[in-house]
Amino acid sequence: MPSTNEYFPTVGTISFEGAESDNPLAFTHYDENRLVAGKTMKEHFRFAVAYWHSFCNENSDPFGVGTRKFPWDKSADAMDNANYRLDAAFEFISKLGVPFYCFHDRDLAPEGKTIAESEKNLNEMVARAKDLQNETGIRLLWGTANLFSHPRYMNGAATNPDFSVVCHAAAQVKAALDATVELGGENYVFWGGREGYMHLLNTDMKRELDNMGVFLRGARDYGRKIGFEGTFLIEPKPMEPTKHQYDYDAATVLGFLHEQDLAKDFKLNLEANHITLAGHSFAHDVQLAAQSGMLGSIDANRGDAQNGWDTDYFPTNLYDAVEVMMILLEHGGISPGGFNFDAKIRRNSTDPEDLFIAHIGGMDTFARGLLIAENIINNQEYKQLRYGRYSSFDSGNGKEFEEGKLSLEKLRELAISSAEPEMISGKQERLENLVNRFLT
Ligand code: XLS
Ligand code: CA
Ligand code: CA
Repeated sequence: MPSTNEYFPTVGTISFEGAESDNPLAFTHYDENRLVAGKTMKEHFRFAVAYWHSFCNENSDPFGVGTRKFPWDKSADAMDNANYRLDAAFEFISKLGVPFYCFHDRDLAPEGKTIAESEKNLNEMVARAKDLQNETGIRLLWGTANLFSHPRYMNGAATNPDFSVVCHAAAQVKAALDATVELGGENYVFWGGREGYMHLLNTDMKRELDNMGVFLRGARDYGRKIGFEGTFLIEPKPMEPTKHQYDYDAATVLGFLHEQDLAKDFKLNLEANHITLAGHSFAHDVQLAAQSGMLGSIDANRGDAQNGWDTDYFPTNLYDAVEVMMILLEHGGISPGGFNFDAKIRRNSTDPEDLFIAHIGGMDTFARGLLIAENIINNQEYKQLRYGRYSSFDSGNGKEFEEGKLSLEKLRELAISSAEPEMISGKQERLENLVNRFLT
């Protein structure tokens, strides 16, 4: 890219300099070719940049206009600017050295006055994105449709009580699936921001949930018809913007997917900040999804212990990263999903380099988490303390119980014939201390 067209001229390619480096524009732990547990770091994480926060979000809040300046907004024409923005995005992602990106249809191309015009705008931008993907080697982790910003979606998209809004949502999902397939996207996400309710008094919840099932089966069938072989993902969130979102958390969505006959094609895209909003730890939902074979992808960010909303901070909490990477190492990793930085720089982070620094921090946090997690899960003491607790099920009656061979009456007989169980410590503090030993 000629330097005159650069959007981040003060920043060059970010490289790995090692833990001793104090260069804020270098990686200290993310060394993409370093092998850990049989895979490179690049393969472990499959990091992605989120188009919306990084290139579309001006960082306004309910009290003030945006503080970010977009050098790619150079024209009065929205499509011209969409092209400049795409150039800026590919420059940024190339310099950062991240292999993937993710977008909503409306991030990439502006909505037109008609469905046909919106589709034309999107197709034009997809063609240009395809060229840039080929030039740079950057790939699409997932695409999605923005079914929450336009006023028509104020009462929901697939769950809207008005059928004509459901049709508009379908038109958008069809075009976004076409775009995702054209760009070789490896996953397709549904985040139901307005699939929920503001009050039960005006809501037929059963009907809305069933309609969502019909809608998603239709989207799946269309996707498979046009050759989409990737994973469909649902992203849980308990609230915001609705008072109650139907895709509340991992457990809720897993139940819904099974009930609606969607579990074979769909998995979960888990966002850290959404999980904590639902009252769980980040690791809890990752564990739940991973153990069910339903972990699709991760939106990497973090909330704020003092705030009850979706702050979308960049992830810098090492302890969280360690816990999550332990689960991933024990369950075979995240591919074909990845770690998408669904995070935004703060409203007062206004230097162009801040966007790089934020991503570097997130990547280094997870890389460091991976290295620490590998040491912990290979530690004999950890294995014994965690898995040794269940040794009474490894043989004899305990094993037969797990195999479903003992009736409730038989279990009662065994209780009578054995002594009062001894107290066996859970050793929580010892395990916490063990983890802290590895955090240095
Ligand atoms: C908003 C969501 C959204 C999805 C994609 O809270 O995180 O950005 O990831 O629609
Ligand atoms: Ca998200
Ligand atoms: Ca979020």
